[in-house]
Amino acid sequence: MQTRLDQIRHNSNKIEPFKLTDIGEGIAEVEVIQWFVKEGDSIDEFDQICEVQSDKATVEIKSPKKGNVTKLYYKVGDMAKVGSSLIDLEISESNESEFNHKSSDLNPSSSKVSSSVQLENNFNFQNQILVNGKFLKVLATPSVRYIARKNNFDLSKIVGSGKDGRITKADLLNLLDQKSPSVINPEKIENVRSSNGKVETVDRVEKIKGYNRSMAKKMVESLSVPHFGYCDEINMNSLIKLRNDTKTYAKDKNIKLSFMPFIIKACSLSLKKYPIINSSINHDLTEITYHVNHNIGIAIDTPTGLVVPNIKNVQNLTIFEIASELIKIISLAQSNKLSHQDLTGGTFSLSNIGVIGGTYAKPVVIVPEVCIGAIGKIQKLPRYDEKGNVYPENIVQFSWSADHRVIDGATMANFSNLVKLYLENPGIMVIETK
Ligand code: CAO
Repeated sequence: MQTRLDQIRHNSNKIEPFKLTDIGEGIAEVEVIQWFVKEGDSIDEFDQICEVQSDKATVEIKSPKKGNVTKLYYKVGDMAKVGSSLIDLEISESNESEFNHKSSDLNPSSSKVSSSVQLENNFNFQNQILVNGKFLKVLATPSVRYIARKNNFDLSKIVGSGKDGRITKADLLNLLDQKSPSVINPEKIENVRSSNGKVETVDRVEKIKGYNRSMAKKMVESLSVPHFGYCDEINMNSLIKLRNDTKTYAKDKNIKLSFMPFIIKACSLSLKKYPIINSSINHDLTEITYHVNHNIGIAIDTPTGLVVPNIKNVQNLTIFEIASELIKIISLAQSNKLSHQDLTGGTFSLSNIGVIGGTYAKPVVIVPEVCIGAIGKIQKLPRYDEKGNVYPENIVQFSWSADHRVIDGATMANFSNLVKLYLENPGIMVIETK
């Protein structure tokens, strides 16, 4: 007995492959999560075909045309390459001629028509429009998109009269003829205002680039690390005084002396006593490397995103030399000129988020490092003396995150106590510094 699929295979209708579009963001393949159709099914234009997932999103793919499914190219769980065929669709001659008629009406060059049709077999996932606070995909048939493209018309600026705002051919032709009775004017669509004050009516899609791209990748890697968090407060009275006392001297030598060089030095001295905090472990968790050099990474907020260059060999530098190195990497970071050398080989990191604000943080270890410290905002806060009298203190909170596969809570607390000792008694730090 002839099955429906056999009938499809034996008739003379045209079979067209339906391809997976370029989704952007450098995504080369997606996983097929589920099929909504099977071979032999008849489907309409815009019927769901399947759901696919990239590392960024899950997307439902809809049919560009009415037809019969003759082949599924992938099984659930397969990785589908961008540009490869997802299904074959048998298009009945009447559907096809209607489709071609619409397209060829508008373009005498048949080769151009077919490449355009092929393009429209793909979907633009990013083409969305905001209506009443909801983001909707721009819904339009391939031929409507084709007319729009030929007329340089941005479909995302209008909402059509069809179901769910679908833009019909009449909508577009009326608009192009300046009749536009059924089309909603873009001005009437609820607007969103972008950070630069411009009114935006559609989502803006940007590539994740530069420092932000590295941050995205690094943080995913860091997710594999079981984090241990530890926080404590540090009294900054003495350090503030020392900094004030040495500020003019430093300025005369063209050095801007912030709190960071002192904090970096205090950490380096503490790393000497707790070298495991300046270590890294191999992938199969069989070896720990204790690093001789203290290459201390500093999180820097730049116009193009977060970046963490490191100051090399801090164990050999004076506070003054650290200050000079810090100024150098901040300047390189702000002008996007950090070298590969500046950005690699870090062994421990610090993030002074307190410059911006906040008390506590939950910093993320930058693998293969095993510890990072975040510094909160230095604040004048009330504290009690031994007699129970309230008096003001300059307090800062430090939040440590450590790789718990290597560092236990006691080691972290001991390290933190030592950093606290140095910063609360900078004289000791001076004595110990080479
Ligand atoms: N609390 C309060 N004030 C602080 C402070 C703190 N924790 N740290 C610095 N300040 C003050 C400084 O004293 C300075 O004021 P004065 O010149 O009046 O004394 C002012 O803030 C500016 O400091 P600075 O620019 O000299 O800062 P710095 O050297 O201490 O830090 C840097 C430099 C690069 C660490 C910092 O600018 C930065 O980018 N921090 C953000 C880091 C970040 O984004 N972390 C998040 C990572 S996770 O996403």
